[in-house]
Amino acid sequence: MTSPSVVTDETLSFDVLREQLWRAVIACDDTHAVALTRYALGEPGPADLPAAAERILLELIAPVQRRVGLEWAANTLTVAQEHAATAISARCVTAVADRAARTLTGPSRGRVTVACVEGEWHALPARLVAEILRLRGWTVDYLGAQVPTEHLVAHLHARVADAVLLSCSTPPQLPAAHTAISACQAGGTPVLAGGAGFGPQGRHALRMGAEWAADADAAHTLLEAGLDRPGASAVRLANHDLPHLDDQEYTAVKRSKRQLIKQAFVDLEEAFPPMAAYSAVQRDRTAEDLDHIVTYLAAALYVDDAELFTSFVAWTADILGARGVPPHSLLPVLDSLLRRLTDFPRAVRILAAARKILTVPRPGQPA
Ligand code: B12
Repeated sequence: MTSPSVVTDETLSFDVLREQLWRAVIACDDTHAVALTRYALGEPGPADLPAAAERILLELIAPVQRRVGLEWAANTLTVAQEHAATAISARCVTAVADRAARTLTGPSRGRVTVACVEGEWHALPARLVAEILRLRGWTVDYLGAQVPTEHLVAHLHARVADAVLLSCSTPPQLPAAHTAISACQAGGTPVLAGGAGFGPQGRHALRMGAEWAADADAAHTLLEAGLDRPGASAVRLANHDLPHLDDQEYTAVKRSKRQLIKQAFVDLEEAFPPMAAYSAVQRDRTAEDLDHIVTYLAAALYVDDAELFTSFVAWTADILGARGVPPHSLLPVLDSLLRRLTDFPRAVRILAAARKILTVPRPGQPA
């Protein structure tokens, strides 16, 4: 084992340890990162181990992952470094979990299944929740990233759970999350949703008929209180929870996604002269950005939430700015979509709100 050479003091604070873990992670030094994690955990007795382990997960590993996101957004970390960092964080979680598993005994509080919704690749947030619930005495089936709904339902048939905990970190997965929520409930399993994708205070999860918890601690409290098993009324169509879907705007945008992206690309080329000099790679990236924009627009239409889209456009503007692309290059894209979607009042309202975000300076932005 590489000795954690930077660790010299028995009483190193968590702030120092976090900084050291960060450095190990961005240096792709997984051995050192795991050693630091073990060092931080120390040798607690069985009674203190769950709390100590939880602290490592939430106060060391999670903040490092969030910092990875910030540094990637600021273009100070490459995509490869971000991938490596996530793999190392997962190793650190395993180190903590394995250590705890040797000590944890006692009766199970019950069984839960933890899964990411279909299309959701952010596995680590769900993994942290799964490990914390295990530390607190729950038997957990952790299914990982991007679990197709039919396989999730099949799993619940085979292994009955007190609840299924669904994680969604990014809004494009909201339609799939809704399908999963209603399918699990229709099969009689209560659903507890979590993750940033469900919006502030989980507002989208609540409208989709799920319970919502901000974190593992809140989830534990709700599970302890007991979730009601859904009855026959749980079988329903999507527009029962979200009546605005009757206007078909979501379906229309989803169906015409390819044409919308193609047209936006053409319109952008015309309105944004620097694109003429773009390399093939830059053109591919631009097409990906346009794909994301239309995908987030569709998600905003699905839950009828303009803020979902405006915050994504603001985020994209910052990402582009950090990479030397002027954020105003997004305006021709929004205008292209506005022209193509003029018959869709909700889409027009959402796009107009996003246009405003780009034209009115935000707090902290130069005018
Ligand atoms: C690593 C990472 C990835 C990896 C994920 C790999 C993996 N195995 O997990 C990869 C490379 C696949 C990835 C892909 C993408 N990513 Co990413 N990613 C991240 C990053 C850096 C870390 C994620 C993480 O581990 N977070 C750590 C935990 C602790 O996060 P947490 O949300 O706070 O989790 C807690 C709570 O939410 C809650 N919780 C979560 N789930 C649940 C469930 C239940 C039931 C409960 C009760 C609670 C709960 O408890 C957790 C523990 O406390 C984040 C940055 C960030 N801030 O999270 C971006 C981030 C989430 N990604 C982002 C984006 C945009 C993407 C992509 C669209 C990028 C792209 N251009 O393709 C894709 C989307 C892929 C997809 N369809 O899922 C953005 C989202 C922005 C937005 N406005 O939507 C972020 C925020 C990056 C950023 N700085 O802007 N990503």
